[in-house]
Parts: sequence; C-alpha cells; structure tokens
Amino acid sequence: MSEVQPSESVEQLREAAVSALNSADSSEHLESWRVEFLGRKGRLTALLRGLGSLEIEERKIVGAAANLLRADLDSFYEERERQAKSSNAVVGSLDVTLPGRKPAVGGLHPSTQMIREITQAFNEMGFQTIEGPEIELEKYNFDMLNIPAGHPARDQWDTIWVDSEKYDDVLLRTHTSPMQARVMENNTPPIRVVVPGKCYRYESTDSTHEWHFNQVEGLAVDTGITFADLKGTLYEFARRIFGQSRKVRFRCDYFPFVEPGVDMSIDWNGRWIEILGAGMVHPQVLENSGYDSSKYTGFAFGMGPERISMLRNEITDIRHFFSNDLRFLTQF
Ligand code: FA5
Repeated sequence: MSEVQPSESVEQLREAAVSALNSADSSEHLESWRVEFLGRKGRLTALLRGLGSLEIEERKIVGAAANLLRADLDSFYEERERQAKSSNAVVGSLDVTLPGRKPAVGGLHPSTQMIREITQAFNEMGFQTIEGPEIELEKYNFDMLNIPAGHPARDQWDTIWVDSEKYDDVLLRTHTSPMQARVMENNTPPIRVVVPGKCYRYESTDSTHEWHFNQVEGLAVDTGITFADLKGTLYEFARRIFGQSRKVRFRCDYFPFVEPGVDMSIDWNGRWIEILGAGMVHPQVLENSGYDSSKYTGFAFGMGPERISMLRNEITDIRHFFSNDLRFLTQF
C-alpha cells in the first residue's frame, strides 16, 4: 500500500464548499457558490489543474478524491437548487404550494332563518311583512295598548328606558305590540300584517330568557273578524311550522290589549309547550287608534322565534343564539 496520503486540500475544499452551500439561502447565493466552487475558474478546477505537479501515485489518489468531490458537490448543488425553486413558489404570505381548502361561506343567522320561515307562513296566508322602530315611545309601547302609567301590567315588562333630549319617555321596546298601534294609525282596514323585530327587557338571563330577543307580531283588522279566524290562522301556522299532525291548545291568558286573551301551546312529545300569546284586539285599543270598535274587530298575536327554533332544533339554551360561537352557528 502506498504511503501517499490524499491531499489535505481536497478535504479542506470539501469542508469549505459544504459549509458555504449550507448557508446559501437564496438563488443568488447558490449561483455565486456554483461559480466559486464548480465554475470554470473555480476552486475545484484550480485544484484539478494542480494535479499535474504531483507524483504519479499521489496524483491518482488525489485525482480520484477530487473527482469524487466534484460528483458530490454536483449532486449537493442540484438538491439545493431544487429546494430553492420550490420555496421560490412561496409568494409573500400566500403559499401557493399548500393544498386547496374550501373557503368559509357565511350564512343567515338561525334567528333570521326562523323569522323568515314564520313570516313566509303568514305571507302565504295573505299577511304582509313590515318592520318598526326598536327605540320606541312610551305612548306606543304602553299607553295606546291600554297600559296607562301606574297600570300594574307595566310590571310584566321590565323596561329599559333611554335618555333622550328630544322626547320625554323613550324606551327600548319590550315587545313588538307597539306596531299594532302604529299600523292602525297609518292604515285603514282591511289590515293583515306580521312584524318581526328585536325586543329588550331588563331581566336576568337563563336558558330560556334573554334580555334581548326577537318577536314576530301579527295583526288582522277588518269588519266581521272573529275568534274563529284567530284560531284558524294560528292552527294553520302551527301545522306549517311544526307539521300537519301537530296538536294545538288554546288557554285563557291576560294581556291588557286583547279581550279575550289566550296563549297557544303545541303538543311536544306529550308535553304542552306555550309558543305565543294572542287575542281579539281590545275595543279600547281600536278606539285609541281612531277606529270605530262597533264596526271593526281584529286579532293579534306575538311569538318568540328563538323559542320556536329551540323546540324545532332541540337547542337547550337560548343564550347560544347571541354568543356568536361558530360551533353553534355553523350547524344551521
Ligand atoms: C308579549 O310580549 C305580548 N306582546 C304578546 C302578544 C301580542 C299577546 C299580541 C297578545 C297579542 P310575552 O311577554 O308573553 O307577550 O312574550 C311573547 C313571546 O316572546 C313569548 O311567548 C316568548 O316566546 C318570547 N319571549 C318573551 N320574553 C322572552 C325572553 N326573555 N327571552 C326570549 N323570548 C322571550
């Protein structure tokens, strides 16, 4: 075996080349690395040119080591170049090499979906949808509805009052019923409207009570409207929303603006669940709006779409509707 050792300079060149290649972090750096180490006037070429001055045995060994180094550097360079090309495809913060993902698409809020379903059921029965103010005058929220100041029925609705420079008695409406008075004031019979919208009550929340929630009000006024019309309309509504075979129950209830007043429940797995309040429009309310109560009669109702959606979709807590949690919202 020859005593001649492989040239140190091949090993030094390998070390220098590999370390420079590892720190080349851009295409420009890679190119200057290629020129420095593998180029025609580069360091490897210079080393090969120097072989001629070596003894024949040494030249063989150093030559073989230098050729091996060239092969290695070529393949290291190719690998780095391939990596650089694929990372060049990353444009700014957009990585176009990532696999495609379905874009998130928004949808209608579950309350809106329920409101639209309810109002559509009534639209198909000839009711028109209208909206009214959420900030309301005491006059419409209470007085016109037969609930004058000091009337104990005011305690039924815990009221959020609003400071106003222009008006004395302004509040966030506690129900959509003030629209009964507003609609009657501005229209002549026949009237058939449904009024969806937000209501506010100063009350603590629990699984079935929110301090803000939606209602859908209904009002029909004409000559000859009877309690049978109220029952027939609400029966048909319950069938459309809860299914054709749904059983319905009416019981007496008290609201100052209707006489007689009722609540309507539906049969839900053998239990009666109350879903709305209703009644024949009180003659005083008709008179307050300038109608002759000996000529006109009407019925009105008010329901909570969130409570109806809870029943239909087996939602156990009303607070989910307004907590803005996508895990809930995306289920609709
Ligand atoms: C009223 O608000 C009457 N204005 C309804 C009415 C209209 C009666 C026309 C007669 C004629 P009540 O306070 O019961 O009634 O509310 C009606 C519906 O609103 C309830 O059945 C319920 O579905 C919903 N609701 C009431 N309070 C809340 C609350 N805190 N959170 C969620 N929903 C509520």
